[in-house]
Amino acid sequence: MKKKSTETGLDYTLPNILFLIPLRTPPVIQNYDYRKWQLAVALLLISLVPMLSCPVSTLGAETAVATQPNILVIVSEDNGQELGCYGNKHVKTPVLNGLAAEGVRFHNAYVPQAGCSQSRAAYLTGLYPHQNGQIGLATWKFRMYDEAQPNLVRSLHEAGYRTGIIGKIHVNPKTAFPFDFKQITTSNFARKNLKSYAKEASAFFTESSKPFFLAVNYPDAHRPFTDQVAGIPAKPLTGSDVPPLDYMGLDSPQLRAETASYYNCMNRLDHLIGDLLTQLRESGKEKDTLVVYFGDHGADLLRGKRTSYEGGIRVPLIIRWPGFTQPGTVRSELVSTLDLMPTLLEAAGLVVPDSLAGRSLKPVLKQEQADWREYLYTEYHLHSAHNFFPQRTVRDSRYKLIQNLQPDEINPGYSFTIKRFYNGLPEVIRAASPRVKSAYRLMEKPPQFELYDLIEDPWEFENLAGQQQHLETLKRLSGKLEQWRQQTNDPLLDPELATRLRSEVEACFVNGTPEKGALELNYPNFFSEKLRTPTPQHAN
Ligand SMILES: [Ca+2]
Repeated sequence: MKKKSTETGLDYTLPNILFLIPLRTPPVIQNYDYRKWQLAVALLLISLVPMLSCPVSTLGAETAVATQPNILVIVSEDNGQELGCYGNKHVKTPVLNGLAAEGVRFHNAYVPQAGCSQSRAAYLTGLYPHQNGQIGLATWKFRMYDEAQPNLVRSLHEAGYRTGIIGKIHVNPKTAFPFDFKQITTSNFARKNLKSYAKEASAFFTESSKPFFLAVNYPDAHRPFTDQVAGIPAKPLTGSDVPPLDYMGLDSPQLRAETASYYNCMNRLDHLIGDLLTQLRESGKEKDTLVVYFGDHGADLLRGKRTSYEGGIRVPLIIRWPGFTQPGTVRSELVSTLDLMPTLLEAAGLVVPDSLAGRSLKPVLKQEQADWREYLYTEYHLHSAHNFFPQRTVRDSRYKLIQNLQPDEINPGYSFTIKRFYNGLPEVIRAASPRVKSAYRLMEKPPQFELYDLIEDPWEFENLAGQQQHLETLKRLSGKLEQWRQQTNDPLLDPELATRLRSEVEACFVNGTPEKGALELNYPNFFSEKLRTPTPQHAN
């Protein structure tokens, strides 16, 4: 009696179909055995399933909204919008496609910085990295300014939620986040015991007698790319199956192979999220659980991770909130993972602190004509001590401006990334078209401003900043950027603070190589002094 859609990942089992049928006996058949009637309708519905062009969800608008819903946040590593539901024809992600079909998919979703710790701290605190202090990797000692500042986990915990995390936290200090339940606390890039993520979650779902918040952080698709683990995917793609990612702008057998391996990681991620969502359903708590899925930043593939390009900061974001979201909704508003904390606090019926940088997504999720933001901001500082090159960005519905705070200097992140590939890559870049070649040159030694038309040039190959006809756009966006930096107390507006931070990072270099042991960071102290000056926070 089981029929599963391979397109949507939805499960049309008899118990789920029965849920769709009205509980009250229709008056006209009161003399009949109601159970028989219910079964007959169920069989009819099942027979109709293959004819339906839209997915049938058990979580449609007829489901009541839970007053304090459970919250499940699923975070993947190092992947952009390379999913089937975002239009990628090569990657296989049936589960996430199904989740999008049951909820809301955000076309223009961003993280505030394209790094693991920076992105996670931002969604957990609702603040930009320059506001919370997690501007670099936790594994390189970078940390939040103040453990006591509000965060999502503590707010939910104090409101009576049971809080859990499966996978790494990757934010300093970990003690800022009161988790009642922690399992698989490492990054697990070796991909060991992948089935245990869903098993641990199952135990958590079952044990939770009050509303829960669970974050599940998967290791895919972080490097090292691994084509197959424990037989997943069953048939890995190879370089002969796929073209390179569009934003690379390059083609070689090695880049095709890297892209295929990345897609294999995405397929495995999708498979594991499928196991997790099955456990949620089998726990009986699916209808009371708001599910969020996002990628922590773009792929580690040339013009992605550790950059402010679209390949780095633009991510998949899907939200399924039973009884609240309409199945199959796609939204194009400019949204940020900074919006998650206010959204989730509001969903839990809690007060949203005024200090947060983002806004609740509720009106967008509800498809109301909201007065939504016109400008969205992101930033970059560094990843490890290897690649300090601060940037600030703003985009509107069409144009994007990147401001490089150390203009006309060599960006150390360029060679750091290029060296992660194969020896012959610089030769491939030299042989590329003038347009692509100039984009790589500009990435290596950026000017003060880079301006891109995201409609005409979605992967940012042509810098319009020097062109007369775009002067007004540049002025408008740079003005917005300045205003936002002032409003959010950007410490790097102060040249002395910027120099002090740079000096701290560069002081750990020994014979040209950064040494983690030699890194001493005092920026949380001198940056937070700057932040003590109260200013309005709602910059967007
Ligand atoms: Ca990551």
